[in-house]
Amino acid sequence: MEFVLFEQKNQIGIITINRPKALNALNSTVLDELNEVLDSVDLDVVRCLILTGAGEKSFVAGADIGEMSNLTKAEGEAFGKKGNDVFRKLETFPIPVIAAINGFALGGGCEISMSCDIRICSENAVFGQPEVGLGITPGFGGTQRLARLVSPGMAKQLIYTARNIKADEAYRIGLVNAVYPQEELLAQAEKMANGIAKNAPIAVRNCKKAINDGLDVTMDEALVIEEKLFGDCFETEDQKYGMAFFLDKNKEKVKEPFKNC
Ligand code: DAK
Repeated sequence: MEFVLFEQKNQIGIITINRPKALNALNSTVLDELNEVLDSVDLDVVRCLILTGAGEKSFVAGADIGEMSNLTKAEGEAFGKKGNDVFRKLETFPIPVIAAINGFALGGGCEISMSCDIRICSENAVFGQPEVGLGITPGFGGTQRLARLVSPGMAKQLIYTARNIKADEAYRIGLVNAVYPQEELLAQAEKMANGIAKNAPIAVRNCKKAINDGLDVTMDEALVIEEKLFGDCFETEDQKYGMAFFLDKNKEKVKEPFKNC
């Protein structure tokens, strides 16, 4: 692939957007390759993904302004759909995705990070939705996901003013879960991913689905979704083993890896 790298480290997959000369801006090829990489992940083995950007300056500096500048309305719509489809694929991907934000996360860059389950960033990270300064609205879900993640008032302020914020402010408003020195970011993302990967995979997947699906409906409907996904864990080998391990009073025993079945 030209602009997207994939590395599998045991049960973790690391996707790197690799277009550093353009600060990893998202053009159509990047979006197509991201789509392809996600389709190729071996879900029998991989239990958590990390998404990051190449280099130490930028995670993703947005959609490619050069490519967008001459789009017709119809082409703009098609570009928006291509992005939205990939972002939605990430958001609903069966396993968790951690965004390791290593610098600029502007426009489509902030939006792709918000399609991930968890965001952590480096101290030099910068977030923003600068679209109104370019004469457009956020087009890859920014108006929707930012309002849900932080608060409608804060999302409106950031989007209407097109103001960039630094890592400490992103942390304060809850856009990221943690801030690390640049050189520690990937190791911290891998540590978190390994922590997720060691838990029962069917249960983790069902938690993701319950949280995501539940947020789109009323509390009554959400609790039914949770009940079904909770019930779905029973009779799995992982549930039987996890509970039997707890009930076994032998203090010498060592927990075996969950089998994903
Ligand atoms: N697109 C294309 N190239 C970009 C880019 C981008 N978003 N961001 C940076 N680059 C390129 C620069 O043009 C430059 O290329 P060369 O001149 O070297 O060839 C190279 O990356 C290095 O950038 P700078 O020289 O500008 O680096 P600085 O350190 O001076 O500045 C910066 C870094 C991040 C502050 C600056 O590059 C910047 O402001 N970049 C643009 C940030 C931005 O506005 N991002 C939001 C883009 S709008 C939609 C779908 C999606 C979207 C909208 C609608 N639909 C169709 C529904 C999404 C929109 C966006 O994401």
